Amino acid sequence: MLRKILIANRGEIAVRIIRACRDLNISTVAVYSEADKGALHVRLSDEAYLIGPAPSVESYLRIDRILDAAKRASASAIHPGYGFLAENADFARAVLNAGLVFIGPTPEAMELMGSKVNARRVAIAAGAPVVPGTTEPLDSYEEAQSVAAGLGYPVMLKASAGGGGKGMRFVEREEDLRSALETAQSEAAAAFGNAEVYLEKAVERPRHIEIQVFADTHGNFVHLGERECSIQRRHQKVVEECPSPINDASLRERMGQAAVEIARAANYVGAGTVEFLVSDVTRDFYFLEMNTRLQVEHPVTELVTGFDLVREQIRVAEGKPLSFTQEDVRWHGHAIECRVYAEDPANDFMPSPGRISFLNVPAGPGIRDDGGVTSGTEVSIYYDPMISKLAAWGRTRAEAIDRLRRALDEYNVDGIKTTLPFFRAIVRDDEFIAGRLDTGFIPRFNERQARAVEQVEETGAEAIEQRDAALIAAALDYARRQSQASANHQPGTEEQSRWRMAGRAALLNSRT
Ligand code: MV4
Repeated sequence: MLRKILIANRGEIAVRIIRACRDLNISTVAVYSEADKGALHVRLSDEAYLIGPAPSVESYLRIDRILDAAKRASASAIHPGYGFLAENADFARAVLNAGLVFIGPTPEAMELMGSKVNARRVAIAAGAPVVPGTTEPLDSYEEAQSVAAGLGYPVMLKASAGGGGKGMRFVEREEDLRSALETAQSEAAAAFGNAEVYLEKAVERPRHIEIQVFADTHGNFVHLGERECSIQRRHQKVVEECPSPINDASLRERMGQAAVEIARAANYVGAGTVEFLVSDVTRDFYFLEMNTRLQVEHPVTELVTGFDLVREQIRVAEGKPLSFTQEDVRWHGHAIECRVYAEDPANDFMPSPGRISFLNVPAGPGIRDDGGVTSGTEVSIYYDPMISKLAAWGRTRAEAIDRLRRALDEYNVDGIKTTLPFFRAIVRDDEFIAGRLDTGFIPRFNERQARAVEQVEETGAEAIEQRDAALIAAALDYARRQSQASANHQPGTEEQSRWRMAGRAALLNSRT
């Protein structure tokens, strides 16, 4: 049994892990930087250690200081969360060498899947479908040229040490290949200290659908179904849901089987995610990469399956078998999560650091908010600006959207800009409501939004009909009540909201 767990992370994921430990009566040790004195994860932990200045290279990435804190606290295990050191095999090895339990896979599995060309070989050995392409890094332009010609354009160049779209290049025609190869290699070298790149055929209008897998040290492998993550902005996930709107039982079964076989071939232990591209047209799926960590979007899987994935990770780290078998896994209803960021959607999603002067987090039927901030928190420039994950569960996708819309309207953050207005528009978007979520969703959504603004502007004062007037009056009244609702409301807060009434739509930009 693990007595005391150190959480080598901050923000909402540190809070999430502390909650699971509390449920299990396990003591918690937080670490924090000088920028995080008084942070929520520090307040909620049983004890906390300062590990350095604000920049993460001097604090949350300092293996020596984290191990020192673990020693001082007599912790028995370390949970890395996601980001920071979570997929660093050297860190996992250092934790094990210090005689502590690492709550995650083995360093060997992390290294194996960390190299994307190796991961493709593992997937092939497991009998899973992979995107046609190379299973060795490219040695020369000539090799790239002949492989690409064999695959047929368009192709994708990807960094072997990358993942999540970093160091990736879409190559439309052979004329573009040489320069794309050079930039991909130099970007990969600069970003990962490894210039290796490989080629894949480009899958057109794909969906990103991933499978949650779990393995214990007794040879049990299960999958918890899929998450639909096709709504991305600059390779960052924005909205995630479970199940995928294009899911059916057969696709889930086939993808789940493939994911389990890949995990088995990698000798995997703990929570992992196998990413696939799924063609919206043919429903064919292809292995993309495997993430050897608990992912940001795990709550939608928890809401639909009822399992606590962090609790299960701790069980596995204790050497116990998983608390359920594949036959015990059932999917009930639908969950959708929005990643709420301290960014300004009206200004190209620029980070919006500053002090949160007032915070009202929604609750109520079917709503879960995984947050890491409070009223008074200073959102700093040093870390990822995600402040919370708002998730809604409903018996159907439509019910989940209704609840998410209500919760987003209720959510109130003053003092900084957030991406909440962006999500309020997404949950009212017809394509989103219809579940048309391929990877081109965000560009098309942005175009629709721009057109909606133009239409409102072109309409002009004379053209306002009675029902438009009623719509605008309702919107203005809502904006006024929103600002009055919070005592600490900052004058000058900008909100964008989309309104619909009796078949009329309007986009309101309000400043209060
Ligand atoms: C692709 C692809 C098309 N074909 N690979 C982007 C993130 C990284 N995990 C993989 N990505 C892609 N890989 C092939 N062979 C298209 C993307 C892609 C994408 C994938 C899922 C969701 C959004 C995306 C946006 C741009 C590109």
